[in-house]
Formats: sequence, structure tokens, C-alpha cells
Amino acid sequence: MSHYPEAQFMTSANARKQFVPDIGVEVAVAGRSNAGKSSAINVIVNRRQLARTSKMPGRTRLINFFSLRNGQRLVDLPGYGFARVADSMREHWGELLAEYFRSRQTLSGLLLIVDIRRQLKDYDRQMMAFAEDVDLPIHILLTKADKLKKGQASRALLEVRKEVGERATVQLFSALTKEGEKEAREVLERLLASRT
Ligand SMILES: Nc1nc2c(ncn2[C@@H]2O[C@H](COP(=O)(O)OP(=O)(O)O)[C@@H](O)[C@H]2O)c(=O)[nH]1
Ligand SMILES: [Mg+2]
Repeated sequence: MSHYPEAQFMTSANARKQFVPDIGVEVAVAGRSNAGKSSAINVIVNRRQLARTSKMPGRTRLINFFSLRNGQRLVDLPGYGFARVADSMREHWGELLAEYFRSRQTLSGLLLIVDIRRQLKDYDRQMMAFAEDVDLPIHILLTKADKLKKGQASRALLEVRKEVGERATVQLFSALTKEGEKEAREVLERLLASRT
């Protein structure tokens, strides 16, 4: 059963004027392309339709707003590696994301999805910098933990914890085995509750 039975897609935005009204509370989810962001959202929110919606052609490059409950939103940020696209696009995304982080009064936290085998990259550091600029708590999901042996996964967790220090909390996650599902949802709920 879904923990968010009323969850639904609201809109996609490619410009600030397309953002939904800044009322209530929202949590942003970011992750490089293919990191496992859609799968993680699927497991945490437990509504297949949500992640499928944000996977529709074109939407992977937009900011996607979902309503979780009345006044509570999840915001799926575009995950394309900045390095891989044309300069004009990169600039547009960079500006759109910077504008998003700077303008949203109701934004209460960032969930950053990182493939445990890849560790943190420039994209992840950029997202953390955006969040830190506006004093947002950051929680990192090291996903696809099932791809590593237990010992390797624990070591990767320690390494990332060491790298980010006090800047973020970090956990292991797997959309396949559901490892870390409860912890991730508790963090999401805590962030959503911090402003209501
Ligand atoms: N083994 C494993 N595969 C995963 C996991 N999460 C995602 N994947 C796979 O990784 C690929 C990218 O996942 P997706 O959620 O679409 O990534 P996104 O681009 O960040 O939204 C897909 O083939 C998923 O099935 C996980 O926790 N474990
Ligand atoms: Mg996706």
C-alpha cells in the first residue's frame, strides 16, 4: 500500500513562472541521470505512476512537481550531467536550478540520490552547494547498495560520510531489496514536517 495514496503529478517547469505556487512545504530530489532517482522515488512514495510520469520523454530535463498530500510536495529535479550537454542548455539548467533553490520559501530539504558505485561527482557537489547556499538540510541516499557486498557497501558509506562530514546525512539504499526504505521515508517525513 502506498504511504501517499493521494500522490499525483502536478506540473513540469522549464522556467520560474511555471513553478507551482510556493505554499505549504516541499522536498527536492536530485540525482545524476541513471543514478536510480526514479526507482528511489518509486519505493519511497510507493506509487508507480509518479516516477513513470517523470520519465516521460522530455520531462527528465524539467523540474517536476508532485503533490504528496495536501500542501506537501516532492520536486524531481533534472539529473543530466552538466558536462554532457551543449553550453546553452547547461547554462539554462544551471540558472533554472539556482533560481529554484533561491526562490522557494517552502523548500525544506534536499534528497540527493547517488549510485553507491560512483561516489560523489561534480553534479552532486553542485546540488549540495545550491542547498547549502540557502541552508537546507541534505540527506544522501547511496542507492543500488545491492550491487556491492556488505563490506564494500559499508566502506563506501564511511567514505562518503567522511567526505561530507556535517554537511549531510548519508544512508544505504536499494530500490531492489528495499534496504533503507523506512529510513528514507522517515527523513522525507521529518523534512516535510519541519515547515507545517
Ligand atoms: N540493482 C539495482 N538497480 C537499480 C536500483 N535503482 C535503480 N536501478 C536500475 O538503474 C537504472 C536507472 O534507474 P532509474 O531509477 O531510472 O534512474 P534515474 O535516471 O536516476 O531516474 C535502471 O535500470 C534501474 O532498474 C537499485 O537499487 N538496485
Ligand atoms: Mg529518472
